[in-house]
Amino acid sequence: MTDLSRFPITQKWPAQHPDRLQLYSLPTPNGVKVSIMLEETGLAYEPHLVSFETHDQMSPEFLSLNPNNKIPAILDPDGPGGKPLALFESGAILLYLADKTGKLIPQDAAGRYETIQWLMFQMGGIGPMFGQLGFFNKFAGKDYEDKRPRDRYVAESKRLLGVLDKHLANRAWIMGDDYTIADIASFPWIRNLIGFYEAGDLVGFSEFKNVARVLETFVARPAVVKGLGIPKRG
Ligand SMILES: N[C@@H](CCC(=O)N[C@@H](CS)C(=O)NCC(=O)O)C(=O)O
Repeated sequence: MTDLSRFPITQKWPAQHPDRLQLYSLPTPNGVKVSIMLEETGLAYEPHLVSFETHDQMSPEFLSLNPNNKIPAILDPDGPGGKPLALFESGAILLYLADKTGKLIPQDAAGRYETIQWLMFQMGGIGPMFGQLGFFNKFAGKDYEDKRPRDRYVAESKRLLGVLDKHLANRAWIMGDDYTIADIASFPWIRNLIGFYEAGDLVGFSEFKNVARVLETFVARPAVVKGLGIPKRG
């Protein structure tokens, strides 16, 4: 049986099945990228809830795996060379799981780089900009009298949605006919922007018909429906 005891994170979140991939997460837009990917690929995994209510992400055990105190993170007992691999950053995890399984990323070099390009577009654009918009629209930032910070993120989010909408015209998914990790990275954030962040009207979401069409197909996938609820909140 695999021994994961040298990883301090397993002291706070013991592995019942140390031979399975260990997921440390919460069902946020970044967290569900990985649970959806795991559901889509069919890899065996064991989810562990990292609760923000109890600041679990700041615990020494969590920081031993991710010094950046953010979910999601994984510990794969069967990493490269058969050795355990610990990883954080959802984009890196998606790419790792796609390479490990040979799924959800094109196998030709050009298609692979194009997928990574759109993955980076999400990681460097959609995620950070939508996240700031959420802060200024729904959370502490909504009480600021000066609306210029909010409006800056509204404008940038609209611009990014416009880029994606144009790209999706006549395409089923970001990479055309192939559903990939670029979709898994992006659509949980779009769902969150118009759902939990309540920013649909602010960004004029009804203009982005192609984004809305693909989002609808995405959220109907059985693996997405399942992944959106993993790990179960306590
Ligand atoms: N770039 C990181 C961002 C992860 C991230 O922002 N996670 C948030 C939840 S969606 C988090 O863990 N926040 C906890 C904190 O900042 O203390 C990734 O994609 O993995």
